[in-house]
Amino acid sequence: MDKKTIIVTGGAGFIGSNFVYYMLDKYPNYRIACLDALTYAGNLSTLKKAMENPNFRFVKADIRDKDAVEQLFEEEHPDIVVNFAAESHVDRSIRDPKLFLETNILGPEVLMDACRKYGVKRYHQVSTDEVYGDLPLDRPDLFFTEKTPLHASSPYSASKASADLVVMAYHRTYGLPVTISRCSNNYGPYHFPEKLIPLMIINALNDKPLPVYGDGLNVRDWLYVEDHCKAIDMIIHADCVGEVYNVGGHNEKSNIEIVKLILKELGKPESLIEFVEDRKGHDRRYAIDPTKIREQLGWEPETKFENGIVKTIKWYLDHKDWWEEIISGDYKNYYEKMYGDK
Ligand code: NAD
Ligand code: TDX
Repeated sequence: MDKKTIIVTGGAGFIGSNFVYYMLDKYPNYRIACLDALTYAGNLSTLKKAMENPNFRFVKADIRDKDAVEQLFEEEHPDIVVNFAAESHVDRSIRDPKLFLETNILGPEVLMDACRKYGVKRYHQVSTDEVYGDLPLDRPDLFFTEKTPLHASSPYSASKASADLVVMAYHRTYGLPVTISRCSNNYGPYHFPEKLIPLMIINALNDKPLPVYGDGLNVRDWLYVEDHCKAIDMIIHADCVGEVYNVGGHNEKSNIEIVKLILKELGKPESLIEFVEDRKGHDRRYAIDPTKIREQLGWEPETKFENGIVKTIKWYLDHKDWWEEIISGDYKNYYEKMYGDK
């Protein structure tokens, strides 16, 4: 494979960091420059191993900061930009919508303006299945396709849907070479412990209550994070400018099923489950139809949920240091330790 330089934004977060490791491993001659603002969700210690690789560089900056973004483009001359950077937690968006609109809509605008200025050959926007809204529980025959109208429910999903519209507008208006992926719920290593699966694993390990929203019957379509990374890798290397791809592995589970499975794996009692007030505007069911990416690009998920969830639980058992630092807040000092005197 020809040498390429990729700017990965949001690479200190959950999926972005998995993508950094996936790409460094698969393409030893690629250069990966990660730009991340290190918000509460960004953790530089996650990228500790990547820092040892001479083909990797980390820059602390905000995707909304035009000068910082342009400086990085000037220095790196990227071939491809993959934008993971976003505020990603639905519950936080219900409390503070403005931050979500600013980061998730204006951030991509700054990145795409830089792509235009520096003639970048591909801008890939990492979007989500939540842009389609939700599906009813009593219609298991219905799935999201790329033609499903955008119909977002939360400030988070509305901000992601807005970004998708702006991305497609930049393609149509300026001819910017863009692609978009809309993936279902990911799970795996480095998942921030505010999200369902890591939160439940950690609370169970600490014998703390497991807060299940509403009746626990909301359904999510779970995909192992590496399979998402593989899909993005295939899209950015394919001749498919202007295309949108749904990514998901037909793996629907209700929240209560997930929570019970985690308790069983950890040998903890179901009495830890606590039904709590429902999320406002809570989406009932997400379900992706991945036919397009399978037929056009040959993408197939590799990790079955039964194996992926066991692997993930084991990862949290083996990486207590990683999540204990998050819970104590210590991970915020990591940047200072690494770069404080530079
Ligand atoms: P995350 O919250 O774990 O990580 C987000 C990263 O972005 C963090 O490192 C954070 O520091 C960085 N960031 C936030 N605001 C920034 C800014 N203004 N400038 C620079 N960096 C900033 O999120 P995640 O779960 O890894 O999600 C990554 C992307 O994938 C998001 O765009 C999200 O919408 C999308 N997505 C997530 C899922 C999922 O299940 N987690 C599914 C589909 C799509
Ligand atoms: O404590 C909880 N209890 C609970 O019942 C939490 C944190 C969640 N839930 C429920 C809400 C959802 O139905 O579990 C389900 C999953 O919740 P989250 O982990 O917050 O994910 P979700 O809202 O589905 O959104 C995720 O998938 C799509 C990501 O956070 C998004 O960034 C992505 O776009």
